Amino acid sequence: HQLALDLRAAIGTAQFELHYQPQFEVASGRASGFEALLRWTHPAHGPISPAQFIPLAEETGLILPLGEWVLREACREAAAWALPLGIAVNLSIAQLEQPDLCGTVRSVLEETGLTPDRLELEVTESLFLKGSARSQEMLRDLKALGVRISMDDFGTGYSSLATLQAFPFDKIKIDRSFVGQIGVTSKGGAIVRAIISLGESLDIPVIAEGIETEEQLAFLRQHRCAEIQGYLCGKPQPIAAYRGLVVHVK
Ligand code: G
Ligand code: G
Ligand code: MN
Ligand code: NA
Repeated sequence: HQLALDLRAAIGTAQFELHYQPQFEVASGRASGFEALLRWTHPAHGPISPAQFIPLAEETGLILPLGEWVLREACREAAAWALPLGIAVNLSIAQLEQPDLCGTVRSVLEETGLTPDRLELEVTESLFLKGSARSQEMLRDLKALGVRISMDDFGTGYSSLATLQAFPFDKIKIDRSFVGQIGVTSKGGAIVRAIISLGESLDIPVIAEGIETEEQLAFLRQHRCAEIQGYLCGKPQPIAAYRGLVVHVK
């Protein structure tokens, strides 16, 4: 597969960059953090969607060096912000299956000077579908370092509720497919409401992803969703686009 070869050749080059998407507290309107999203510009084909190259990176094992680069780059960037905003980094299952992940995270935090409480690691439910006890153990070890763990794409997997009981997540991210249903039909917001109320019951803050309209925002505010992220409030962009929100100290 040529693209896999190109991906391998791209590791360690400037073909990768991180884009940052802001997250906001609904109640105060303040920025609470950013999610780091990996971008690849292929020298011949231009931008390749992560939906295409992340699975390829996972199949080839390249996600390990790539994921470590993302982690280091995101922490280095966030450590230079004047405000102690959170930084969320997506983790693939293969990374969680690495016995030395905790050591990697610890040394990246030391190297960059980012305090652990500012780092949030996003994982998906598929992790728990595989029933990997080792991955769950890994998440506990990561939490013990003081970093936070979020459940990404919540509601799209098969064992959402069991998963929430199995592990003390620090945040639930409502998948954007549910947010997109708000106002579309009379029951369109029902799942979003149910997830917010689930979060309340379990005492886990909920963030809604993929907010694109004022109507969705009004609905989420009315139902007291804690945080939001989406094109309405800010697209994933190079951090320079958000300099006013972060104010670099370095
Ligand atoms: O930004 P969006 O199109 O950019 O991302 C598409 C998918 O790629 C999402 O599921 C997102 O979680 C995933 N993704 C983006 N960046 C990373 C990354 O650094 N690591 C991993 N594992 N997944 C990522
Ligand atoms: O799987 P994960 O939640 O990490 O992926 C985040 C993905 O969602 C990225 O591809 C990002 O570019 C995309 N995204 C972020 N905000 C919006 C939005 O408002 N609408 C849509 N359609 N996609 C969004
Ligand atoms: Mn994510
Ligand atoms: Na998501």
